Amino acid sequence: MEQQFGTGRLVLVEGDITTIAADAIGNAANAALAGGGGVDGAIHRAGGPEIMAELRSRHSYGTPAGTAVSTGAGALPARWVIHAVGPVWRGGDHGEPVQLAGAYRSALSIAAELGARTLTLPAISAGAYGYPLDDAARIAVATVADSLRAGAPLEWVTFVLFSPRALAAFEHALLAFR
Ligand code: AR6
Repeated sequence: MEQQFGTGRLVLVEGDITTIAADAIGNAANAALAGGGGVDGAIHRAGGPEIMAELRSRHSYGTPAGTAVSTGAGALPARWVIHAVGPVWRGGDHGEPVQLAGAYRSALSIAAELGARTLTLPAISAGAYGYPLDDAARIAVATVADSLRAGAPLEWVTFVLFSPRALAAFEHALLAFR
């Protein structure tokens, strides 16, 4: 499923984000930028050790929830990885929605600064961090749609969802814009 917002397209696909070529690949990182499981583990495994080496040398203090940093992409089919940090779900009244939107907004604005025209993104916070999938999908889709409508200079932003259930949640969220 896909939809145009401004001059950019928001696309939804099911798959493994490490296998889809884009100028920049979004990662769901932790605030220490220390690597881990889930999509973060997959990205570091597929990209190779130079991504962690760059994080350690350029971003050794990490980056807080709601923000993002970039590195090269090593062996991944991309030029950059944008490591975005979503919130840990703590019930929803600890600033989680603002932080989740911030993670996506930061990822898009860093992609634009780098000159990326195409960006893939995972469902940030919807795995180990426990964000309820439907709420996470709504915020993800609304934030990217808003950024594209506001003129973010990206040709397409593709959410790469790791399960049929995640894809369905994002499709449902995107349908609200029709
Ligand atoms: N491609 C696309 N999506 C994936 C992939 C993949 N290869 N692998 C998993 N997902 P998570 P979080 C989905 O846990 O909730 C890590 O340890 C997954 O099914 O990766 O933001 C970090 O280091 C889920 O829908 O990220 C942090 O410590 C989504 O990606 C912490 O987990 C996000 O799940 C971050 O937790």
